Amino acid sequence: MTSPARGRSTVPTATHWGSYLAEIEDGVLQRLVPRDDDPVPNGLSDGIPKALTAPGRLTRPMVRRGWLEHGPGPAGTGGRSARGDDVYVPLDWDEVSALVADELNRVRTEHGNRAIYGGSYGWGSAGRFHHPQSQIHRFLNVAGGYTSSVDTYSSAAISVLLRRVAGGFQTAMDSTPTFDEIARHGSLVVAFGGLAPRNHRVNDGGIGAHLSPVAQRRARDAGVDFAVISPLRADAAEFLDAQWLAARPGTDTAIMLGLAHHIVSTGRHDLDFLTTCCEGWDRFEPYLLGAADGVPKTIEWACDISGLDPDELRRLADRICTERTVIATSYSVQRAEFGEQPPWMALTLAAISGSMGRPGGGFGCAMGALHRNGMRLSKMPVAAFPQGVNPVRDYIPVARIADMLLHPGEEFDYDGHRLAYPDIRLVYWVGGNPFHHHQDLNRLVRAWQRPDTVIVHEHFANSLTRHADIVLPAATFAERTDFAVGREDPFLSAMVAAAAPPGEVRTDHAILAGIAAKMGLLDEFTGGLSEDEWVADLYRRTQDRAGRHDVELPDWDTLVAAGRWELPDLPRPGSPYRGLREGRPIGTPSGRLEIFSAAIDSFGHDDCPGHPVWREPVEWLGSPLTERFPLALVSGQPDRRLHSQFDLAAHSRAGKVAGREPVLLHPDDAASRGISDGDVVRLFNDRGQVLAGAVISADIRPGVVRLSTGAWYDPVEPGGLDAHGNPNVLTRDVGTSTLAQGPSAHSCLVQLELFTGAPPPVRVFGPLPTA
Ligand SMILES: Nc1nc2c(c(=O)[nH]1)N[C@H]1C(S)=C(S)[C@@H](COP(=O)(O)OP(=O)(O)OC[C@H]3O[C@@H](n4cnc5c(=O)[nH]c(N)nc54)[C@H](O)[C@@H]3O)O[C@H]1N2
Ligand SMILES: Nc1nc2c(c(=O)[nH]1)N[C@H]1C(S)=C(S)[C@@H](COP(=O)(O)OP(=O)(O)OC[C@H]3O[C@@H](n4cnc5c(=O)[nH]c(N)nc54)[C@H](O)[C@@H]3O)O[C@H]1N2
Ligand SMILES: [Mo]
Repeated sequence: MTSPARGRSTVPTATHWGSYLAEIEDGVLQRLVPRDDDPVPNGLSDGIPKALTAPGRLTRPMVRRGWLEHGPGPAGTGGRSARGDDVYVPLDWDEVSALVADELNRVRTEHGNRAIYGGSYGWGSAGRFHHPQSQIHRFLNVAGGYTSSVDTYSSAAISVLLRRVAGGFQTAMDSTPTFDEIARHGSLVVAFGGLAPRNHRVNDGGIGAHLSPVAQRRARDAGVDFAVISPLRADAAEFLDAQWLAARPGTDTAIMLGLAHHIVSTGRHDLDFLTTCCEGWDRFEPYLLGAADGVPKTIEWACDISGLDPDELRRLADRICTERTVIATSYSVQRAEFGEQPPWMALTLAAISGSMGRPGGGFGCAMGALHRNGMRLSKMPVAAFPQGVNPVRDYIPVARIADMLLHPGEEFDYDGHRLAYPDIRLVYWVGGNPFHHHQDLNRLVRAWQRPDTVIVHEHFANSLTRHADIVLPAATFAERTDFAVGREDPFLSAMVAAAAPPGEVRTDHAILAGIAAKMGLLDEFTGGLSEDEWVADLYRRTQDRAGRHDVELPDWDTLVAAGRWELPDLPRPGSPYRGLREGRPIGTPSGRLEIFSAAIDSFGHDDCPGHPVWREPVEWLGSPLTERFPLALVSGQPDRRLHSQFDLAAHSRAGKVAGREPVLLHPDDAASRGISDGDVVRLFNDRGQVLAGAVISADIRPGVVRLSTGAWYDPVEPGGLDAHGNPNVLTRDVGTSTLAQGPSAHSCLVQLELFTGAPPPVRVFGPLPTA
């Protein structure tokens, strides 16, 4: 498990977007080559080797000058410089480890461990041992605990909702038909939010081979038709030859209600399933038909809202109730205001359709979102770095971070609980980037000034680093030895350090061990094992677990030589929703799918009542605000990277337009604004403004613009124009509803204009400014 020495060699490594062979010459990593048996490899790793030693790489521990001079305390007031507007001073590891240890001890003693926010949300890197969140959580747990976060930016609304009404997220995943089942038994896939091919490049934890496009093609070749509801044509692979229904964003629930109304009002709904396998059809039907509120949710009503064609929707509804159909929702449709409603209504429409609980049909949970969704889910148990137990009970729904920092002590609701925000004095982040993932970044920048201290481990001088007090340079996946297994992905990948960490860079584990030593917690944190011993131990335990299922995994050296190992399929319990038809209950209060949930109803939330409803978002193409901000902004996942990771590397940079993140807009919207391809444009609303490079295309619905997430946020001055094009400067920071409190990034209106001045340079790829 050591780094290779001189000469040419290759070692295996792995990321969330693929398994690779790393080509090394004289100890220098040259290339990351996708495995030649990957049917659909991608370029996401191109340029990473060079990026590892780019000027923007962190190579020394750094401390913000204002923090060093004044000590811990809120920033940007009382003569203290602001976070995001300061220079940094290099320190050596011994000094900085002592500084961090002292500050953690101070906060623990003066304010208690609940004053430490260690949620540290984000994707970090693949690897069972080096997984950054596991590292920081174990460290903070041995130090007495921390305020944590629950749910994810990916799937908060659907996860909370499914727990209440459908037996939980995993139950829905296990009930989702695979593309191969759909090929055998299915006829139609109706995908809300699409099945974006770019999104299937990724799987959390790792991905052995990109098999989803192949499986999708098999389904298409078997005659399955795809209908994709999305503002963007690229949300379906071309080979699917999908029917494209370019609806207004945020109107999915209304569309599904319209489809349901057409089926029910013509008496073609699956009344047997609705009354024996579902709870509360009698409460929902009067709402659908209009008896409850005087508004029948007809196809015409749905088309007024969504901008779709009534005849097209009627034909789709006719097929949904007569053919074996999957009603799928990607994650995007729930990352929006009232985001609980589209998945709830999709379940309901699937229950109405007659296909629910039948092979090749039903609800397609998050089908367009990640590689595993719609694929055979591996049930092989894999050992993980043990995080220990967090003695602190306080938590927040992950996307409520700015609220927490701005409103300590304030009460709020989450999933039927009444909680209060703790008073956070110290934020510790390892392997995630809130200045990528959070909404309304200008608000986050204000909130971020509140704590006494912000500590960050990062690879690069990115937007998170530039808002930290103490910056600790961390090794990348390519500089560590480990093994990776994606969640439910049927492959195990070896990771052997392919490059030496530059400068004084350390692994997250080594950084935390150094701090733990200063706090007298070294043995508790490391368990007395070295990094190599931990990796060996976790691999051995994985072998043992597989052995209990009569699966023999290779020894470590064999795994390294093979690079990647396919895991056999373990016997799986059948689809829980199919079980409903045979009288087997699921994990809801009624044991059935809850179209009406007495629990949710009892919370009394108007923004998420007891059954699925259409609610008008504050920001959508039907709202009065369109007078000033007439364009809907969708800000989904980027084509050329995972989130913000390696934005400075060649592959991501090659996709920039005029040096900025590309924004896709329709020719009509461009013409009316005098914009040509490649122009620098300004997007703005009351929350902020960004520059981007125009890409004009008829493959987007008029009135909608798309700016992917992930351009490293680069404000010209604090709170000012972002020169680079990060959509979260523009998005709204409000919970999906009182129930799930998830992020609602996709409900966002903007205006766009030609930028006429001299555009400010993008500087964020350079080194951290030093004193
Ligand atoms: N507007 C809008 N916002 C969104 C979304 C959207 O659709 N629209 N999508 C949301 C979704 S689904 C998600 S999941 C989030 C993603 O948000 P994040 O997961 O926070 O985004 P990443 O860019 O993956 O952040 C990972 C960071 O960790 C660093 N890193 C990687 N590996 C390691 C490691 O081993 N150690 C250390 N110390 N650091 C490491 C990387 O350099 C990077 O800065 O964004 C959300 N935000
Ligand atoms: N290449 C790449 N792949 C990724 C990621 C990445 O960063 N890069 N991130 C991964 C992660 S963490 C996650 S959680 C998943 C996310 O998976 P998703 O959330 O499904 O992905 P998005 O790209 O946000 O959205 C998919 C599409 O939904 C459409 N859309 C937006 N709003 C609406 C709406 O209101 N209604 C409808 N019908 N459609 C809408 C947009 O056109 C968008 O392209 O992707 C994963 N895959
Ligand atoms: Mo995500």
